[in-house]
Amino acid sequence: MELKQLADSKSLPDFINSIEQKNTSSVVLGATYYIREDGSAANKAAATSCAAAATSMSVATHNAETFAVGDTIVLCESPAFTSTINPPSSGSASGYITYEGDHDGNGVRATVTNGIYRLLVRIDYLKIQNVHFTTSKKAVVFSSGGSNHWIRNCLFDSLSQQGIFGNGPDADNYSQDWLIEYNMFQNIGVSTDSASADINLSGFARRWTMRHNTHAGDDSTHGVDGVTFSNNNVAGGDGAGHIIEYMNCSNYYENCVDFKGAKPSSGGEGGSIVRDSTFSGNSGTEGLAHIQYNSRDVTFERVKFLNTTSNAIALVGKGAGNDTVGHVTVKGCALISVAIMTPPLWITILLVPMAAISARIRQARLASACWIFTNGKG
Ligand SMILES: [Ca+2]
Ligand SMILES: [Ca+2]
Repeated sequence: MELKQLADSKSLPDFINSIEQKNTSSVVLGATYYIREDGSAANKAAATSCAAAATSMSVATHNAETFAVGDTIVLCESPAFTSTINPPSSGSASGYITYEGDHDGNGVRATVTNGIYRLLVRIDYLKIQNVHFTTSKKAVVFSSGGSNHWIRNCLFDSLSQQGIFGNGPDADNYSQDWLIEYNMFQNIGVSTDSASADINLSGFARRWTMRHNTHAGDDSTHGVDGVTFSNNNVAGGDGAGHIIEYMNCSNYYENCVDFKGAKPSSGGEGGSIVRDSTFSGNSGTEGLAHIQYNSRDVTFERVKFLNTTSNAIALVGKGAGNDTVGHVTVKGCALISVAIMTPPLWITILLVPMAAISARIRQARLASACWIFTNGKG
């Protein structure tokens, strides 16, 4: 029953009681279990605290258990986890299964050096928070679809590949509706590996929201890209629906965001928005924002582009069949200390033969601080 109907049909005390019942019935409160790298508890029921190895379960024991909606699995602060944590169970729309790295709230987070992975099995509704990921190749990976993961307040530090990697295997199993917020990414990947972005949405991913994250590379040896969208096969017009907002990005070798698109005949990375963010400093040649292959329908709003020696935004056609980059809207953005290229001033079109540009990009317009490109294929 809608709240308005409830309010009309009941006295005030009954109405308040109804709301309380409505709230409590919608939240599933589960059990709390404890996991330690050196844990020796026989099963989850015996994993009752971080106080000793005997009262917490090992990673292997955890990986073989099942958990219920609303459960919390506490990652004990020490020793550091060197085993790979494989979450065995999904939450649901009624509640997450939570992986908590700082259960005592003292600011010291559990350290995970070999990642939280689930491959080849679809897992949904995990909440991963307050964990320090380091040393791993990849930190958080869900590769077989998976929806509604919520990753917050984690530190991703000194990884050799991706911080967060998600993809779906096919159009029936999108990796979708993730929320990634208030995390710090620093020194992720290597500059020679374009796949080693801080966050890599790589195949059938849609509707991810990334907000209030800080991304810092070191300009040369680490930090190739901040967020990379690649091969997500979103059909033209569908819209991938990704949102990036309040992203603080600095010192990447290449791009803060890279919409890599898909190869011909597949969809691009359309229908996404980047807003209220700051992109600063890169030493490569691609630009702070990179939009290529079939990517389209990307909007930049109120983004500051600072201190790049290449391009603020580069639109990159790749030749026949790969040239449908378009519908890129830029409004209210600020450009500061950017090397000015030949026209257009700060959106640069690369690798497309000049003679072909007019056929591929029919309209380029500057209206106050707003550029609009409309793709000729409409
Ligand atoms: Ca703690
Ligand atoms: Ca790139």
